[in-house]
Amino acid sequence: MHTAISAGVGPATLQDDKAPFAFAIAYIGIGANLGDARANVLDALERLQRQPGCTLMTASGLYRTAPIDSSGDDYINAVARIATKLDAEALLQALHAIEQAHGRERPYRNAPRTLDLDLLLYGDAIINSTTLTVPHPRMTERAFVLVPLLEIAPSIHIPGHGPAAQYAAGVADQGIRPI
Ligand code: A4P
Ligand code: MG
Repeated sequence: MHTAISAGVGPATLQDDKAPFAFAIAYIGIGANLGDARANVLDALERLQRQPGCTLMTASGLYRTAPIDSSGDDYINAVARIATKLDAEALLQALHAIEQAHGRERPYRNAPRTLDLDLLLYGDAIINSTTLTVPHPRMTERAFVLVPLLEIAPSIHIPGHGPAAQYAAGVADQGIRPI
């Protein structure tokens, strides 16, 4: 039986080993600027693929980006599109577990990090809970999110904000290049 798990995102089906199931399409922002940042981002993509309840559908290329509201080395950033059976809160917990597997520490907000996974979009859901804000509140202001997102989803709409592409010009001065 199909169960829609988020407003506007289902039902749709993928085949697993037993039966079709409902899923949501979610976009994950990936960033790192400590240690081997490139390896950390690539490993995050592999872990998303292995994550129970998630299927990695598309990954953007990797980008080298200048720190925004942050310090330290340049970041490596990417965006992934996944299909997931997890609800948004469970997906956030899974993202935190992947961050922890990379020894993520949180000494202060926007501190340099081995790995940061942000839930950018979860179908067309708008979520404002104590632990989760979706769409990610700063995604329209950041080239390190918008450029890889538009690479894999050029016509995507951000719920409550409209087409993502309309925000690209506003971040054109932020340093970002594909690697
Ligand atoms: N949280 C709420 N909503 C979300 C969401 N949609 N996705 C909560 C992920 N987490 C969400 O996040 C703090 C808390 O936000 C979490 O406990 C979660 O419950 P965090 O990852 O611990 O802290 P943070 O990353 O330092 O803060 P934040 O607000 O996520 O920062 P941003 O906006 O992610 O910015 N510059 C470049 N070039 N590249 C980067 O990747 N990243 C940042 C971090 C700053 N500058 C950067 C980059
Ligand atoms: Mg974060």
